[in-house]
Formats: sequence, structure tokens, C-alpha cells
Amino acid sequence: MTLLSNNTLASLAGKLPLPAYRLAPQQPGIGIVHLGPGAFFRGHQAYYTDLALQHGGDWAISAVSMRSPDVSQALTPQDGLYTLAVLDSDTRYQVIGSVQEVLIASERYQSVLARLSDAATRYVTLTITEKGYCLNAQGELDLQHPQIQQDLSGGQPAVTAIGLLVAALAARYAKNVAPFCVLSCDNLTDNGHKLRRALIGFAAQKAPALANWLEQQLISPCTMVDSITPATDAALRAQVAGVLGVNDNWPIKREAFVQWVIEDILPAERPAWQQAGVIYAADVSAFEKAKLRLLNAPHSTLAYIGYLLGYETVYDAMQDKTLLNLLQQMVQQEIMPSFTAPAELDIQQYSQAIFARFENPAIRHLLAQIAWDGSQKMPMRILPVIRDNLAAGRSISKLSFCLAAWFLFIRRRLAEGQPLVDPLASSLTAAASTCRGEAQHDVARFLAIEAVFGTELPKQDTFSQAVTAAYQQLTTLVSEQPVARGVV
Ligand code: CS2
Repeated sequence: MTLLSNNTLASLAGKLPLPAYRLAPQQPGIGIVHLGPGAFFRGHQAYYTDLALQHGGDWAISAVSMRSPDVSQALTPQDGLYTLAVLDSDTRYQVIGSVQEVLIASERYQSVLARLSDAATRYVTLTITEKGYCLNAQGELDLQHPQIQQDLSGGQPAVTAIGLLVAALAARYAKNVAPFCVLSCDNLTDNGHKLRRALIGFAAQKAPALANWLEQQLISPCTMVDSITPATDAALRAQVAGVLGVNDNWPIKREAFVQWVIEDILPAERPAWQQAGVIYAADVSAFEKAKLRLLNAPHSTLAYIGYLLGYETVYDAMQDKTLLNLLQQMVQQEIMPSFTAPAELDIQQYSQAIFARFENPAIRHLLAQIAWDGSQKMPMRILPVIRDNLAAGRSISKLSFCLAAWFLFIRRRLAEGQPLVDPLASSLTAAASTCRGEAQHDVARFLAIEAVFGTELPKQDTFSQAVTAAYQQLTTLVSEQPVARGVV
């Protein structure tokens, strides 16, 4: 069967919506570089930019992977085209055309630098996951990070997104070309400001004049991004081939819900993202807190406890009424009181809609995938709520179940001989190796990991006692599995 590509695109007319701008004689030029062309990017930012391109403008995307060749190998033969399947009460398919090229920085470094330093490139968006920013527990660039050290030593190609972007910005500075606008599209608190400080901090180590220039000119809005995008599987590839009549090496699936909120500080010259449904806000922080705390915090809690109870997917775990009850108590009693939601958001409806999204039977979202990178996710979605609640004298007993379940998940994965997908896997494994099934002892081993918990939080007895109590309860519960009862 032939492949989806520029050559076969026109033949698909009438079968599903196509990117008309990819069928026109004059193709849009590249105006955006995206770092981290994973499934979320292709279901979210690339989708919005595909809609925006229907309003014109040279806003095609050059997608760049730092090292992994997979996406480039899949999409280059397809001229960047791929299918998006939106799984709702029915499944809606469309071809996304906003990605014009997929480059691998470690293999085509000079081409990537040239694309980034080209004046036509006015935006760089990033989905490099929390670990990609190389931040410490305080949210600042970790100058001792081995890969940051490697990039600061001047080695080429740069192995971090931060090193690559500063190299490109330095090239623009040398050519007197304005910096591109950078948009972090990852689940970090205060993502735009942290990215900006990381870039300027790195530059300051290399060239103070460059750092000053960036201090004056670099625009890095905060954003909030949201859509549940499970990994592609063979079933989706077969469904798409059946609809299109041609093969698509890497189609993407996601839920119908999609949202992108961007701090309204972009230059006037921008893709038609607003016409595509992007929300511009003067202050993104309330949207970010609502999403990280009302979606991602229960997501992680469900993932770790659900995995320990033997469930495989979010949908499966949501059928466990005891577990669902814990999530609802955590949200209502400990998370909602922790922040002020955006004025236009009905927080109860927003939270109910999130739980309904978790129960979408069409979405097969693996708990083990959500469980990845816990050392990077807990500081963004659980610890800020715990810190706020401790400061205000509010309960943290339900929130503590997420951390306790994470610790037990780590021990379970290691006992199963399963990989621990986490940049701090060695530290987590070391802590787990000293555990002996005694709650207070085991919890102390994990809380001693400073890169995750810092130095102050573990000193607070209220915190360590709450996590210890949760760890004890879960240990008892899990030993009695699969009867998932009595967790609260
Ligand atoms: C999930 C997120 O894998 C995870 O950590 O919680 O990817 C979640 O699906 C998205 O943030 C939803 O917008």
C-alpha cells in the first residue's frame, strides 16, 4: 500500500478533511521550529497551527528531535503529513499538514542551527517534557547537570534544548537578527518564565553581552496546554489505513478536548492561532494552576495507585469506586481550596469534565505511561499544592497518597524487573534498594532525594508523617489486592 505524502494527498479528497494549503501551488514557508515532535505536539500545537495556516501566512513548522530518529524516519517519507484521529462518541479523522520537515539535531546540527537562526523563523515552541529543561528543585537551570555541563564546554552538537537554543540565539545576535519568540508548551509551573531564565542563565555563562541582549529582547510567554493524547498503536494504524486507503507510518490519536492558553505578550506578527481557538490571557497562572492541579495531580495519583492495584488504563482505574472516591476527596478537600481559579472558569464543572474525560472509553491511556518521570512531575503537580496547604494549615492527607503510591510504584517496578522511566532513575533505585517495608524508614529514604523534595519540605513533621501514614495504608491495601477497598 502506498504512503500518505504530497503525491497521494490529492487522491484522498472526499475521504477526510485535508490541509488545502498543502495542495496549493504556493506552499507556506517555515516560520516555526518545534523541539520535541512527540504525540502531544502533533495532536495539539501542530493541530492548532494547521487550522491557523488555513488563514494564510508563512507558519509551517520545522519539527526537531534532539536525538531520536523515529519521528523523522516515519514522517520524512510522508513529507511531514500525518493523520489525526479525534476519539469522541465517534472518531473523526483529518490530515495535518503544518509539519513541513522533521530534522534530527544530533545528525543534521548545522541544518537545524541554520533553520533556527534564519530570520524567517519567528517562533520556537517546545514540548520536551519537564526533564528537558534541566532545572533543579528550585526551578532554576541546573548548571551542574551533566548535559548542561557538556553544552557549556562548547561541544557540538548541543545535547540539550537549552544549549541548542542559546547557540541559535547567539547566531542571530551575531547577524543582528531579532530573537525568535519561545513558547514552552510543557506541564511546568510558570513555564515561560522558567524557560526564559534558563536560556539567559546559560547564555550568561558563555557570553554576558548575549545574556544582556536576551534580557532586553527575548519574549517567552507562559502557556497552558491540554489534551489527552495516548500513544499510537497498531490498531490505530490499521484503522487509518482503512479510512485513507494509503499507509500512514505514524498517525496520532487524542480526545476531542483540546485547549491552548498563551500569555498575551506575543509580537503582532503571529500565526492565526486565535482564529484556530487559542485563548490569549494577560495572566496564565490561574489557568495553569487549574490544569496542573485539577487534571495532572489526580492523573498521577490514579496512575500510581491504579498500577499498584493491577489496573492497566485510566479508564479501568476509574471504574474502581474506592479509588475514584479518594480522587474526588483529594480534589474537593485539598486541591480546590489551594488556588483561585480564573474568573471565567466554573471550577466544579471544569473538574467534573476532567473526570468525564478520564472515563472516555475510546481513550486507551496507559497508567504506566503517565507514571513516567515522576521525579519531574511531582514537583510540578503535587508538591506546590502540598506546600500551599501546609503554609495555610490545610490538610495534605489525600495528596500524600500520590507520593506514597509513587514510592511503592518504584519498588514494584524494580521488583518486577521493569524499567523505571525517569531521569533520576538511579537515585530512585538507590532509595528503593534501602527500603525494608517499614513505612517511616522507607518514606525517609525517598524524601531524602533533594533534587525532588528540596531540603525544607522533608523537615516538616506534618509532611513526613502524612506521607508515612499514606504509605502504611497503601502497603496494607496493596498486600490485600486486588480488593481495592478501604483506602480511606
Ligand atoms: C499526563 C499528561 O502523562 C501525564 O503525565 O498527566 O500527559 C496529561 O495527559 C496531559 O497533561 C493532558 O493535557
